[in-house]
Amino acid sequence: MGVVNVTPDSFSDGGRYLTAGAAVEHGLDLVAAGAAVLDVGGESTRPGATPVGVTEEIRRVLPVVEALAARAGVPVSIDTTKSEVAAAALGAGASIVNDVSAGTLDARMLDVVVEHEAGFVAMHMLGTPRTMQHDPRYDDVVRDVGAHLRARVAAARAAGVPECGVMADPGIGFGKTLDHNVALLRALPELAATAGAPLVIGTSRKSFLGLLAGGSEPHERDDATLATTVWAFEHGVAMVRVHDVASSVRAARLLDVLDRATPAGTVAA
Ligand code: HH2
Repeated sequence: MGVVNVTPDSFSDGGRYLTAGAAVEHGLDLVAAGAAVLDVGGESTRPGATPVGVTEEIRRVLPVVEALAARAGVPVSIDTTKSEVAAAALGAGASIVNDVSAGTLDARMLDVVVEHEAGFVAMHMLGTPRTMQHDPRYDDVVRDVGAHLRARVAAARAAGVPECGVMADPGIGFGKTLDHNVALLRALPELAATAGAPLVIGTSRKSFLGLLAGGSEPHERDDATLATTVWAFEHGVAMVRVHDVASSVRAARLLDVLDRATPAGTVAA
């Protein structure tokens, strides 16, 4: 899943693709690099980010979603917590809603997803982006996040999203300390089993990677991001949400070859 941020303030690429034209070109480049899904967002969710109103969020994302849905040749997802933004984007050709609140911030969200027969990514977040990094605490982070994902996946299915239309995401960095993020990454198979849905994860360029592996600036964290991609695919994750699509796609291709090779090293076509 390639990230297309149409925002002035996203933590790693804010302001780079703020015009619709630049965002669309970027999305097409990500598809050329191998992205299977494009995730378009018009509001930063970085810790402490200023909320964006519905009208402004729709103004940012709509032309980008419309153009990419027509031209990209891969499904387009809309990264939003607002049902009105989701409805506008789905009406313009998006087919997945990626909601970092898993439908908890807007009571209409799941109905909109069902009305448009869209897919749904349910992510775990503790609190809201404004407050989530203020001393987040859990009894047991793996158990608590797993239980929340299971409940939100069940809510999506109960609302009418088909079984194959839901994915779950532990929400790396969303109300999590460094230790919480590491614990979740170590428990990916368990989280997938508890959630009862395929997992997506988004580690791309996040600050915990800088703390663990070096890289004070977001763009210096692509190598560490790639390591988490390999870790994720080796631990049962179905999709990674990344800014640098090309490196993750190359790694996924190599893992696939190694998985399919015979003991003698022959790779079936
Ligand atoms: N992370 C971000 C945004 N959306 N969605 C899912 N499902 N999982 C994630 O981990 C996730 C997400 C934050 O990254 P980014 O979009 O690059 O930054 P910003 O929120 O500042 O725009």
